[in-house]
Amino acid sequence: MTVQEIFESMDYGTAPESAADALAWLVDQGDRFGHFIGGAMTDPGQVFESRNPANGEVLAHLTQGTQADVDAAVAAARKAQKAWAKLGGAGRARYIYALARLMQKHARLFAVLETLDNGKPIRESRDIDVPLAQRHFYYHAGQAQLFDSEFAGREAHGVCGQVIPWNFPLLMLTWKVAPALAAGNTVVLKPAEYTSLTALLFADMCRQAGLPKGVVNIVTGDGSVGEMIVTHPDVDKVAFTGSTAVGRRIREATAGSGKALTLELGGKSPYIVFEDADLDSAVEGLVDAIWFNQGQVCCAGSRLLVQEGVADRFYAKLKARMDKLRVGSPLDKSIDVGAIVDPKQLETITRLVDSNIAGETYRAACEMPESGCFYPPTLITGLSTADPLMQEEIFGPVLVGTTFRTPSEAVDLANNTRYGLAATLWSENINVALDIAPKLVAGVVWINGTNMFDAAAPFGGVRESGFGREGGPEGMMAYTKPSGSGKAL
Ligand code: TAP
Repeated sequence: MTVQEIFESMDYGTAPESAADALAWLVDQGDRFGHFIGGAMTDPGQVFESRNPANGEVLAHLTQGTQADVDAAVAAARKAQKAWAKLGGAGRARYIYALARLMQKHARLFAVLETLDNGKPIRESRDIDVPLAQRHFYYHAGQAQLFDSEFAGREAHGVCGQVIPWNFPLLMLTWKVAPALAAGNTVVLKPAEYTSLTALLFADMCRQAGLPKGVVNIVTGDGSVGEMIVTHPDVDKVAFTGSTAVGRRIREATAGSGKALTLELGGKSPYIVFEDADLDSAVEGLVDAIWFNQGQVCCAGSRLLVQEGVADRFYAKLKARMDKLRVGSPLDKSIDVGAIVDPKQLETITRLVDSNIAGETYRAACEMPESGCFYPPTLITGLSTADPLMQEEIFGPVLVGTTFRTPSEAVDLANNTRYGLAATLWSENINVALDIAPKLVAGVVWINGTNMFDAAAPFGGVRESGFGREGGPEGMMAYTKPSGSGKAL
């Protein structure tokens, strides 16, 4: 089934007109998409397939960007930037509010498209990804409105080159685009190769909102397009979210170029359960921490540390809960765990888990689909702290677990990683929680909860998880520089 056929067969519920509008746009494109440059879709060029990971069917054909495409996108962004900045914060806010409202109007379509393209459960795209994306635009429309007073003495960098991963395609786009626009920058964005459809739908929201041509440009394709964008001499600021390996390459490639840079990279976040924790809640939290989005989450609580006295009880509860998780068609609203994003990622997860010879592997006894990119919720215990599985990001529904005796041992184990993105701790004792939290080396620490995001709360890592923050006033600052410094304006 193609995207068009799926949309045609869907019941749009409460938003028939908006979905029909967007559907009309998709049908107009055929199933071949060009780039969004200078306010219009380009003709498709050399195309590659974008597939539904749940069943392997081709959803659409997308264009592999070239140097000429990137040059055209950067030129369009440069041409638009001065006037966009001159509009002033309140002027820009009008457009950003319009984008937020359009995303709200087309929420259902965004959610379905994201689920088809990425494989995440529809419940998550509908209730988490898309609402958070809208919220990000509303929040940054507010930031734009305040820009001239709150950010007096600062101005936009100019043209921003933005490269994003496949795990939260729309949400990562909004984290990049909304603050950049609010501060008066224009952007050239590359979505991940296999999850570009919601970015292209967003491009159409830009058109519908009447956003001035060239303020947002989207070029699709593989990593080489990302490289062309981040190294382009006329890009003033680079914002990247993705793996630590690619982040390192980007830092090397931009060193000495004068470009501003923020990197949001990988993680191996600890999830600490103290013996006085409410164990049932901690198990539910863990389901969210590691099986949300099939564990393909930068801040996934992928390293369980549980205090020895309650370890047996906790593991028993956890395994019982794992067995009840439902793995299956991402479009099914009752599903907890959807599809892995593509066969290559599935292969990586399988290879890593199969490399485990030192520990004990427990696979959830849940029913598995017969075909498609699926992997069962998995727990590996009994590994030494130096084991690669305890140290490397698996980026799949795989939890590794170990025990600790004392709070200080918990802190040592938690910080025994090259990453520092997030950490979670569970305790009913506020003194323990408040004592331990500041000792954890992580950009964000959650207490008795996990994966709590808000557009107003800055998010980002330390160590090899990157630098810079997205969200909140800190996120806005990253898209500005002192007025009058540099070439951009
Ligand atoms: P990557 O392989 O690093 O890819 C990220 C993006 O960079 C993709 O669009 C990719 O293109 C592009 N890219 C590849 N090589 C490049 C190069 N040399 N120069 C410029 N761009 C290049 O990551 P991924 O596998 O998509 O995403 C998973 C990783 O992202 C995990 O490590 C995860 O922890 C991290 N992540 C971090 C955060 C935060 S906020 N810290 C949030 C989400 C994800 P392709 O389309 O060809 O892949």
